[in-house]
Amino acid sequence: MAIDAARLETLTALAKKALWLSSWTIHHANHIRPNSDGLKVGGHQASSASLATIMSALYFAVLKPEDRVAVKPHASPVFHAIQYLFGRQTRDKLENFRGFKGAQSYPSRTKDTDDVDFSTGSVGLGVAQTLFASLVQDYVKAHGWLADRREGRMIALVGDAEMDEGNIFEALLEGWKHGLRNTWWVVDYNRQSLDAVVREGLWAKFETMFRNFGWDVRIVKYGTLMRQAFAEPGGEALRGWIDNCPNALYSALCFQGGAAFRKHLQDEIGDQGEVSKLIERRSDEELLALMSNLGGHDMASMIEAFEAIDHDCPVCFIAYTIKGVGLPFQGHKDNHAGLMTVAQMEKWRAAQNIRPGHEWDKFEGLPQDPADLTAFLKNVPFNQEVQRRLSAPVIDVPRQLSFTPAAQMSTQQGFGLVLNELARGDSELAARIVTASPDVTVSTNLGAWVNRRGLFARGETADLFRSEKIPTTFHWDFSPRGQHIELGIAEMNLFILMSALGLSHSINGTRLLPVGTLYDPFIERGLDALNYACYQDARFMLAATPSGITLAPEGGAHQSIATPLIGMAQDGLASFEPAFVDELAVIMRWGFEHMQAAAGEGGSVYLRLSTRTIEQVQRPLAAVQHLDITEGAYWLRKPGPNAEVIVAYTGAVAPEAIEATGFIGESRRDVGLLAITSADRLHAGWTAARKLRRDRRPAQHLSHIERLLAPLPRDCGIVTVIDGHPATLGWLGSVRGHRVEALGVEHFGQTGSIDHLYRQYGLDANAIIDAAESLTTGAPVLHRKMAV
Ligand SMILES: Cc1ncc(C[n+]2csc(CCOP(=O)(O)OP(=O)(O)O)c2C)c(N)n1
Ligand SMILES: [Mg+2]
Repeated sequence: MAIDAARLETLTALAKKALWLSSWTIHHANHIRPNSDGLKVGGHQASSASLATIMSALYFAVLKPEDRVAVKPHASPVFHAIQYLFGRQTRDKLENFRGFKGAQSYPSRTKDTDDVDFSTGSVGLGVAQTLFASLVQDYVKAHGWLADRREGRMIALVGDAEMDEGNIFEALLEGWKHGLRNTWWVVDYNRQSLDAVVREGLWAKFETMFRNFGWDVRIVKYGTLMRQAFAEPGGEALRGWIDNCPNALYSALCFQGGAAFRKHLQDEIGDQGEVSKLIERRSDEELLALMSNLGGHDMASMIEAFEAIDHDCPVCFIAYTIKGVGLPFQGHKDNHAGLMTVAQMEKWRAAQNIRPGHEWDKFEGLPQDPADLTAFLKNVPFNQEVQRRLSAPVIDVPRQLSFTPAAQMSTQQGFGLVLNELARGDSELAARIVTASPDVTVSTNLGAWVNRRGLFARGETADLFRSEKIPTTFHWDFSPRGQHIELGIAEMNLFILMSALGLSHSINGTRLLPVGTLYDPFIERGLDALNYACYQDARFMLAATPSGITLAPEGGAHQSIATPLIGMAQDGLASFEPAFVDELAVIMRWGFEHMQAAAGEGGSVYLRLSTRTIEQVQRPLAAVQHLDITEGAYWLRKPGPNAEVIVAYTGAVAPEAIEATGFIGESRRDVGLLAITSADRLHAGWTAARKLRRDRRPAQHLSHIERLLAPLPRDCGIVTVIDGHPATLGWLGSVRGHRVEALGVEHFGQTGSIDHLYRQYGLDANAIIDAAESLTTGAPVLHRKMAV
């Protein structure tokens, strides 16, 4: 249906204004209110311009409040400009674009104040986020929690070079498996990346690929001016030339202008009567306007394309655009970081009838009556008074999570037992847990949970092995009530799914408590997506198992060394590595609360677990110990007043630490054994306490680790041991100035039994004893562990 002419004019004017404001925002930050150090902050005028019309079509006409958008990182200025026109962004934030507390360089859910749905920045991730957000919406709906809220479309504005990111392809396949709906990806097909012009014919690859995954593909190539010209005599020849023009040449001609287009057209089409006349009828300026009138810059074409969609299948729009359209460097292959000069801006300002000093006026220079434009914006469907940032009540977490104890257990097994116990009950907590795993559900001990709670799919599918009465341990039944989302082997997808599930309280108004499992080394495979999920404050729990060289015979390739450091360094992620299952249960309980705490207080949780079966400590845990465990450490054996050395251990090496402490205690005084359940929490507490002391002198706030180490004599040594990089615990010596011998793993890759590997890498009891000796004086420790 043709769009009403007045509406079209208004929308076109607003798109023009969005382009102006986005460019002005960047210009202002660079030339008018520059950084105190005078350095240019950049801002990507070209990349923003590319999407100004498409985004205006969406926000001012097509979107409904329930729709959610991931905006290509470098289109952040257009996004902020549009929000400014809606009255949801302040001029001050725009003036301070890319500055401290100003509008963010890339749209940020947590740092921007103008209603960003999904953060972007690391290309590819925001795109996949929309796909998983749609699957999560389906999950919420299938479980009856969407209530009276309408389903939204999940929309990504994608750069064409962004499509190179592998995680997009991984997500596409997963989307297909889960019957993806309500997802639109709009590819800004400007045929430019950061460095240069992209390969010819990419659109054809995109088209077949998306169709292959069951997507509807809409190519929006020509704008209205072009289509009108094609209908003129000779128009077909012009169209043929455009279709055959190489990307680089088209970009170069857009940069050079109308005269250059004319010359090429004349040279290449030759004197062909009608088409020559078609070209001659237009001035250079008109010719450039015609040739730059690609679909993505034509309001009518974009609205038509969007409004033509009458189904909920996923759609990929490939919208042809020119990078930097309308700006002096349009189409230039080096324009990615290009900034307009002051003189260029002046010229452009004057051409748009914007008076000096009125650059921020919303409707300055537009022919429409400001009152009409104000009324129009007020009536835009997306701009209705609807709370888009939702919230959901906190789900109660019982005081204790139980499990069936055994004398010997691994933490991985314990994790499965705790979830199994939850699955058996009917708590609200259990109802809100959603598990997911990239094809390691069974091998990470989620089997019992899945057997009870089932797999999620929009349709029912029974486990054929079960219906055929073939004995099988695991029930693989899918239903809309299921609570486990089984993924293919792509850790990126796991983390982006965690990101989508972990934002459900804010996006869907429904609290979900996602728990993802994977092998610890593969955290590194999906690390950027994990970082992304944390960056936008999604809340989830990861169980990473097996880990370290403790996974021994599984093979050297899978041994993880760096993950404890990742866990410590990752903002928004509290990481734990318990040794015993009772500790794990306490941590998981705390974790489910931490996942629901307010912004700035809560976060996600990483449990580094092990398959090593170890002797469990038989004890009831007092409440105060619960606190110690979640704060990061407690004395398993308290040091005496004259302690010469203590052993501080983390995780699966507990038996070695316990054994060594026993041996050392025979010839050294008052030896203590410190169980560290979270180097991350300990370190964070220590940093925070130091800051508090600095800020509020003379307040004497002590952190947990400072209190624990306080009784140690000044010359007491500390041996630390972890199946991971030794730097994880090496810092303990700095807390109160004790000498440290930090044991851990710095090289890996060897298959073997745990005993062999611990000896090889220096994590066994004897290595701990050697380290203790090196920190103390006196006779050698009498007894040692027998060699294996
Ligand atoms: C994971 C990642 N790698 C590299 C970058 C740096 N980078 C930012 S934009 C860009 C090129 C984007 O090109 P395209 O997606 O076509 O967007 P356009 O600028 O053309 O609009 C690159 C390489 C990034 N942001 N994220
Ligand atoms: Mg591009």
